[in-house]
Amino acid sequence: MRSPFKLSPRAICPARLLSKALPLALAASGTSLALAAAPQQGLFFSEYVEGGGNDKAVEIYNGSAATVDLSNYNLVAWQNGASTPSYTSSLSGLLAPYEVVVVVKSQAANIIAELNSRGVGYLTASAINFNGDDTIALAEAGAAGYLDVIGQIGTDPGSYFGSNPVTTKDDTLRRFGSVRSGDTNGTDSFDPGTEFTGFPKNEFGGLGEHTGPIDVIVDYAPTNHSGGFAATLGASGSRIVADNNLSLTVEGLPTTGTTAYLFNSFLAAGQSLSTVSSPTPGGGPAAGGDVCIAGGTFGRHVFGSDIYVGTAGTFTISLDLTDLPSPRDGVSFPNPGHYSTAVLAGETWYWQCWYRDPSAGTGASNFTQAIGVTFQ
Ligand SMILES: [Ca+2]
Ligand SMILES: [Ca+2]
Ligand SMILES: [Ca+2]
Repeated sequence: MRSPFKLSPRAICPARLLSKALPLALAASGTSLALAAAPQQGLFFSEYVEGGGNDKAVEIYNGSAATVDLSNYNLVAWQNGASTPSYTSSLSGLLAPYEVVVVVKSQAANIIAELNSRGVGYLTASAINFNGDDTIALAEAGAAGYLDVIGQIGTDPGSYFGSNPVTTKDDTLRRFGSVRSGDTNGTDSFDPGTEFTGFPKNEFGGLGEHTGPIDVIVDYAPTNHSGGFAATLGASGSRIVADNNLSLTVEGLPTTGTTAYLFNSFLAAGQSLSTVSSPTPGGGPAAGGDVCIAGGTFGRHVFGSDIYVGTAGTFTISLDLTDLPSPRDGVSFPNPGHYSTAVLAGETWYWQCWYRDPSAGTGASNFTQAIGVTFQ
C-alpha cells in the first residue's frame, strides 16, 4: 500500500522537451558536490531452495551496476562435510545489473514447471545437488576464495545448517533485501537466519526476482546546513521502474513543527548538477542550506497532501514513478512546476527536501542533503 502522499493521476506532458525552452533561474554558485560512490554490490545468492525430491535451486543476483559474464563464474559444491569440492559447475550467459539467474538441478521438475509457467529462464548445474547438510559456493573462475558460501566447507552439520524454522533443509531461503554482498568466509559457522528469511518447503514463487538495496549515487555532505536541524533524506524500495516501488524518507526534521516538501531534478544529456547557495524557494528569508541538485530541470512536489506539515520529525513519500512532479522551474520561482512526468529506465533522478527550520530563526529554512537514484 502506498502512503497517503501519493500524487493523484494527471496528464503526462513532454516536460523534458519543454524544459529546454523554459527559463532556469539558477545561478550556479558552487560545485562542491560530494560524489560519494555507493558501496559496490556484487554477485551473490539471493535465494536457495531445498525442496522435496529433486527440487533444488539457487538464485544468483547481480547487485552491481555492470553486466556480468557468468562464464567467468562457477558453482562449487561440497557434499556431506567434504573438504574438497564434490562438484564444480561453470555458468553461462550474461546477467544484467540488478537481475537474477536461477540455477536448478536438471531433474527439478516442479521448479522447472513453475519457472516455465511464469516465463522465467534458468540454467542447470550438477553442483545443484544438496539435501541440507551440504555446502555450496559461488566462485570466480581462476580466482582464490569465494564470492558467497551457503554452509561451512569441511563440516557436516548432521542434517542441516541453521535453526528451525530457517535452515538449509526443507526450506526456501530468501536473502534480505538489505544485503549488498555475499558471505565470503566458507570456513566459519553458518547460520542462514542472519541474512535469509525462511519459507516453507517447496516455496518456488520467489525464484526469478530479487530487490536489493537502493544505490544512492549522490549524497551531498550536509555541511551547508544552517545551525538548526540537519535533516537527512534516504531512499528505499526498488530501482526498477516497472516495480514502481520507491519511497523517500526524511528524518531529523524539527519536532517543534515544520513544513517540508521535496524537490526533484532530472538531468538531460549534457546537463550536470550544480549548487545554489541560500536560495529563497517561495520567498522569505534565504535558506540556511544549499540546493545542490540544480543545473538540470527542476520540479517540486507541491500538490495537495504531499507537503508535510507536522511535528513527527520524519515523513515518507511513496513516489509514483509514472507521475512525478515534472522538472520545470528554477529555485527562486514563485510558482513551481505543475507538470508531471514519468521516470524511464536508464535515467537518474535526484531529490532534496526543503523544510522550515524554526531553530534557525523566524521563517528560516533549510535543505537536507541530496540523493540520486539511477533507474533500471
Ligand atoms: Ca548431503
Ligand atoms: Ca560463512
Ligand atoms: Ca528471489
